[in-house]
Amino acid sequence: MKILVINPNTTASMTDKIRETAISVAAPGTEIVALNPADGPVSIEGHYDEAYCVPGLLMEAKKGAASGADALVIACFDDPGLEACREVLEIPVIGICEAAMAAASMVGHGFSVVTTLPRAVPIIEALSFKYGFERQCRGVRSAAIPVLALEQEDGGGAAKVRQEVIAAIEEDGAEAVLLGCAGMTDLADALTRETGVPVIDGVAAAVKFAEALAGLGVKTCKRRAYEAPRAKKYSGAFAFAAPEDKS
Ligand code: 5HY
Repeated sequence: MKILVINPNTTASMTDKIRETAISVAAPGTEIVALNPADGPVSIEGHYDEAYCVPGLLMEAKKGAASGADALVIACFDDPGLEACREVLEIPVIGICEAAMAAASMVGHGFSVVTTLPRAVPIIEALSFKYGFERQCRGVRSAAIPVLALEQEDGGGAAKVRQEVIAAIEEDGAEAVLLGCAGMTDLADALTRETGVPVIDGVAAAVKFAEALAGLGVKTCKRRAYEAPRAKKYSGAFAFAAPEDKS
């Protein structure tokens, strides 16, 4: 099977880290195609960045599905464009936040999340309610670092993430800790070993959920919530994206 993993920001070094994790956890026989759009924000920090990452994400998602992908992973912890991708695709679409929360809910009584900037905290809190995990979520913490600090060797980002992971376990009573940014994907294994608590990376979790759904032959239901967009004209610069009549 082939799984398409899209980093919706345009930072290639983060895409490389995401690709490395996805390949390392993929089952034999699973092909991983990991990429990022050419156009869009270099990092997604808040709602405005999130809005402008979605057009590029959708273009790559449609291309990937047309090239035979069996599932799509959106590798950004805001799960941007998740529902839009589910509308335009039939293959399963998994967001790394939803996947990480689902995995954490199966291995501990409560989980915390450690993300980057404070502005990401309410976004992730809202996702816990959206996905129905608010009862298990003990808290969302910020390491107070910009997303791209995780791309700098001496950025100090990893040390700040580690500090908050330990605090989540000791102060929140978290029995699992989610890494709330795809750029943290390379930190999970060492933090799990050090703390003895599952530190869950959404990229890895989403790839395995994608394999499971694709392996089951489960596709997105195209009635009601994720029905294909109705054919209509789009004006101006977005004319290319106008939904066509599929009937
Ligand atoms: C992410 N931003 O996973 C999110 C997380 C965040 O560019 N990739 C990003 O920190 O908001």
